[in-house]
Amino acid sequence: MYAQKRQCGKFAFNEEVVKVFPDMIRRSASGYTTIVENIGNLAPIFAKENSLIYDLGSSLGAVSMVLRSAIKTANTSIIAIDNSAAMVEKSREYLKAQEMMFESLLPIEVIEADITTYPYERASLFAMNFTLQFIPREKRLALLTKIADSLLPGGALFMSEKLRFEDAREHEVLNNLHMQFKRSQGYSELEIAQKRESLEDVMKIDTFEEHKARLLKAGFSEVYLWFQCLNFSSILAIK
Ligand code: GEK
Repeated sequence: MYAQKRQCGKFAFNEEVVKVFPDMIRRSASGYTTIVENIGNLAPIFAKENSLIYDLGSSLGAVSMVLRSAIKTANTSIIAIDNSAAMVEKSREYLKAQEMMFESLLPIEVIEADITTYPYERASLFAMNFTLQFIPREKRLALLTKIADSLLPGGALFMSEKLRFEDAREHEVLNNLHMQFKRSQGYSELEIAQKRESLEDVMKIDTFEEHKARLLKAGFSEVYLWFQCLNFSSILAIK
């Protein structure tokens, strides 16, 4: 969708983006497939009976799908939340299709809502895969505090984010490597430039140190970088 020269508006998760989303995120977020797969592999140790599991900024449900097939805990269900109507509608179709192909999946509800104002209930696990970077910086601490407050002791948040680096040279090198990754996935210079321009105002990235400090302030007691591929990362925060 960024292949032709066009007037680049502000990026939005609309129907046009939904059509290309699975392909786009795999080809632009280095390590995305490994992160999603491993959230499914690792999350079951945190899931507890009689508690909820939340997928925040669920898009087309990739994380929800791995969670609902990996977790076998009794009396748990998943709530997937996204504020894009187009994403919510399409993800409901994908999740139905998954139900027709596989048995013993956790029940799931997809809700169209803003994750910053949603009233969370008792949960053992949250996944927020590449979503916090779209939340205004001034709302991030309050959101993470709400998440920590609704987690049971020992509960966890898997949070993936594109990273910024304090050291200018490290930032430059890892960004250049990421651009090369995108070229290797078949993106042209024009596509890379146009997507960057359209994302500039909506996506604000932090350093791992900023994330860690904010998560600790929000009420988590342990914060680990469990995965990094170039400037894409995934963090585990335990209450
Ligand atoms: C995946 N987790 O495939 N409330 C709810 N949803 C929001 C909000 C908000 N305030 N702001 C943005 N979103 C997914 C990928 S994509 C990441 C997540 C990306 C939603 C937005 O509509 C979009 O679906 C998602 O967050 C971010 O693992 O596109 O780089």
